Amino acid sequence: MSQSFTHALCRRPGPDLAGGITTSDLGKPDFALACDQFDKYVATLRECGLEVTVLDALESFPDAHFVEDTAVVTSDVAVITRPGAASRLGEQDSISKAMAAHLPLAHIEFPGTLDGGDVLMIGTHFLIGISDRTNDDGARQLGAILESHGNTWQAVPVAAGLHFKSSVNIVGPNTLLVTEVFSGREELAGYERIIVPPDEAYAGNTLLINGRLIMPAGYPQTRKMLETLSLPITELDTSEFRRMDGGLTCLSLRF
Ligand code: CIR
Repeated sequence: MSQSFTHALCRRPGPDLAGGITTSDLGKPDFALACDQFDKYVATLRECGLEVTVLDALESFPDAHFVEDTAVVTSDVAVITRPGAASRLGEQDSISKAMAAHLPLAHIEFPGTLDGGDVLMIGTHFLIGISDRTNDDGARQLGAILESHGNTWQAVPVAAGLHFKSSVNIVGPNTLLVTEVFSGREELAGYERIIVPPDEAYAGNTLLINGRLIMPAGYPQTRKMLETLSLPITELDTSEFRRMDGGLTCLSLRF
């Protein structure tokens, strides 16, 4: 199964988390509640059998707990990204140090930009979203690194949402959970697709880890559809991260 992991790397949110980038009009996040939601997230990853390393909050980087954007990790290599938002450039340095303990490193270099939230790993095939954060050069650099380790890749335009994985995620060996905007994309035609109802689009950001689905709490229609996969499901409240355009995949690197 493609989503089998032993480790995760996370970072605690800092008291300045409301200073991060957001397009949502959901109001400012509550720090104490965000910490509580983060702790439950880490506990759930541990219940999935992962050894979880939790880094301290990173001063001056209010989005740094969204670690997913700072690396793309495969079984062979950790590709340290060059985040596409100016205020996040620099977050990757401490992730690079932490990942060096686990895997050989490669790096996305200028003028490439790439956020890990745009990269979906499906076994040895990678879909790389071209978005406001990930440019063609960044995608090509990542693609070349992945190919050198025997993987394949394909670029996909991100026509809606912040990142590709805001809208498309793997929920079974050949099954994707997709929002309506992406449901007809030819790059996804070879997969079974479960289409998230438009009023539950945020639930498209669901995580499959070691045979368990972790989905955001409060999306009953999506839950019903996911139940057809006969996998255990855990719902987690991510309300405070949603206020900052983040969700379940963003809060960890899994490998
Ligand atoms: C940002 O705009 O960069 C953060 N506020 C949210 C990042 C979410 N990351 C992700 O979806 N992978």
